[in-house]
Amino acid sequence: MSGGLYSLEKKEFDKTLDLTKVRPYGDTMNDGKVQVSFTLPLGDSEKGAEAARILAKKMGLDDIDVVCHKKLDENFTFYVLYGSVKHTVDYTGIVVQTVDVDTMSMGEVDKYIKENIKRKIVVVGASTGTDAHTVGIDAIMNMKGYAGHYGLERYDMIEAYNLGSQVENEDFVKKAIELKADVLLVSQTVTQKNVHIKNLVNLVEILEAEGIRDKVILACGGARITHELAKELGYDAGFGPGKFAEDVATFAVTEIVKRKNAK
Ligand code: B12
Repeated sequence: MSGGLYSLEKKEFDKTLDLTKVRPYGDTMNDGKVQVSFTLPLGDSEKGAEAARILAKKMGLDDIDVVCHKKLDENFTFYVLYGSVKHTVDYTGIVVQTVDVDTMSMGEVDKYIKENIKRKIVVVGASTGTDAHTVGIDAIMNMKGYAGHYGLERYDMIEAYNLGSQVENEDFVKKAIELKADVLLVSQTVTQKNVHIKNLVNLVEILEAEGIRDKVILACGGARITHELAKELGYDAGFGPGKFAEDVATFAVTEIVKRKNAK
């Protein structure tokens, strides 16, 4: 769990900030200023702009300005509105389940493996099921990495196998067994009709049927994956946006050692 910049101890930076009633910040504390944008299936007219304003009011905004209305075609208009949101959030009551480990750098992870596991570890990853998105799993695994964070293929002490996208769960598990994987990484991007949930659960079921669920570290990731969801679905960890190779590598290697020591 992380308190972030606005932890209770740091509240002094502005005495008017009430962490039990946090509102968006525009240019003064508690002004509640937000920008919203949406398209209405209406022609571009003053009546359409009024419809956008009424909708924003119903969304909980006050002092609304329709600052942009752009005709997309005869029947659709795009709106941008500014306003003050009246709702507040109690920050002090929020509990978030997160991966509780201090992320090591690539070099530190390699050193940790050398000293504590004393052999290379095998990581197998894929975007599974019908999911064709590869950028997420590539970000974690590819040699060149993503946003300045090298992928697992670059780690000296990790043998990384990226199977790509649209990999059936059965094939994924077969490959994991063949390669004697220590860690399995699954990426899921499409969440329409909860297809990711069904797919992630199905993978756990196959791993259990093969008797290897407890023998591997199983992690998933994607734009709409949280650690909490991953745990609920039977995974060891879940990683969303803003997470990189070193985050999952740190989790995996420390978890391998933790399990080894618990035996
Ligand atoms: C690029 C893209 C595509 C490309 C994919 C190309 C490719 N080779 O990957 C193409 C054009 C093929 C495509 C197709 C489709 N797409 Co698309 N696509 C996108 C887009 C624009 C970007 C996704 C992306 O690359 N993000 C960048 C990566 C780096 O981010 P990320 O995946 O979140 O990964 C990070 C973390 O989540 C995490 N992570 C991810 N995976 C893992 C795994 C592990 C183990 C770990 C530790 C971490 C981790 O680490 C990464 C780095 O921080 C998004 C919209 C958007 N702006 O997000 C839509 C989007 C994902 N696509 C969408 C859809 C609907 C589709 C299609 C179904 C469209 C269609 N009707 O055909 C098809 C999918 C077909 C299929 N069978 O899967 C929707 C998904 C909606 C939903 N919630 O389900 C989106 C959100 C667009 C939208 N707003 O509607 N798409």
